[in-house]
Amino acid sequence: MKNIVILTGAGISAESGLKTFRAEDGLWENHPVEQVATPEGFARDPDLVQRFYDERRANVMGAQPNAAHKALGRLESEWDGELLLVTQNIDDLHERGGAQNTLHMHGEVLSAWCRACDTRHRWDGTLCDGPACPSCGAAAMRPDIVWFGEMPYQMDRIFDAVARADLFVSIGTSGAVYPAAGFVQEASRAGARTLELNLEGSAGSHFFDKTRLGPASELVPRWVD
Ligand code: BJW
Repeated sequence: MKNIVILTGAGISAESGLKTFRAEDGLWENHPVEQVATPEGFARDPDLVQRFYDERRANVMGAQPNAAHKALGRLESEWDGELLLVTQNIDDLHERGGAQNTLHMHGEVLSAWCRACDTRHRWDGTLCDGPACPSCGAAAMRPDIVWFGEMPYQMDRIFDAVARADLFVSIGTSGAVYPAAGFVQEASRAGARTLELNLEGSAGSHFFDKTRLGPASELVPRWVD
């Protein structure tokens, strides 16, 4: 076995204190998804959306990677085959847990994207006041986040890795959002073994060869070591 693709979701960061989306007290509870996670919502009320992400940014900066992030960081540095770590998460806990090559398919909360000149800038302050782009000066900055209806990042690279994977592992994601939810079927079709690590069974559990249930901070180090 040489090629591994790992997909992570909000569940891997839950034990670092970051809320998931679809739990009862999840992130969408006080914010209807169409208001804060669609381009239409941003066009309608940019200040509301910026405030939502300002709060998320502060939470991320206050959180620490947990044992699951660190175990994946170790695996990446020790694995002598190909390993692609794809996260749907917009936090930077994989990087701070030691991973060097994380692909953020739904963007990053600590990045701002200028729609005028298509540059990206690290953003660890607030975006509320419609700031000017450091590169071109336009007031066209938005959170560098993939909202519903937008194309996730680096899909060609992900589909290529999934098609060549010997093992596909999904960690802490509900399987509710496409295209990520479809990777397991793509991987199976291409002949990979598939493993799900999750707190509870997900929408796509039946697509996996094996599912192990429990908290990521226990399951992931056990699987890696
Ligand atoms: C634990 C744990 C612990 C808890 N330990 N586990 C096909 C069919 C139907 C619809 C579509 C379709 N294709 C596309 C669509 C439309 C849409 C979509 O999927 N809609 C669904 C609602 C059906 N998709 C899109 O619009 C996407 N774009 C797109 O498809 O472009 C066209 C395209 C086509 C073909 C190829 C390529 C492109 C864009 C999706 C963008 C998603 N953006 C968000 C918001 C990001 C910004 C933000 O963070 O605010 O991304 S939505 C939100 O959901 C966020 C997440 O990344 C994503 C996934 O959520 P996740 O991570 O799974 O979290 P939860 O809360 O759902 O689950 C947590 C899990 O953790 C649970 O299972 C718990 O059990 C577990 N857990 N504690 C281990 N301690």
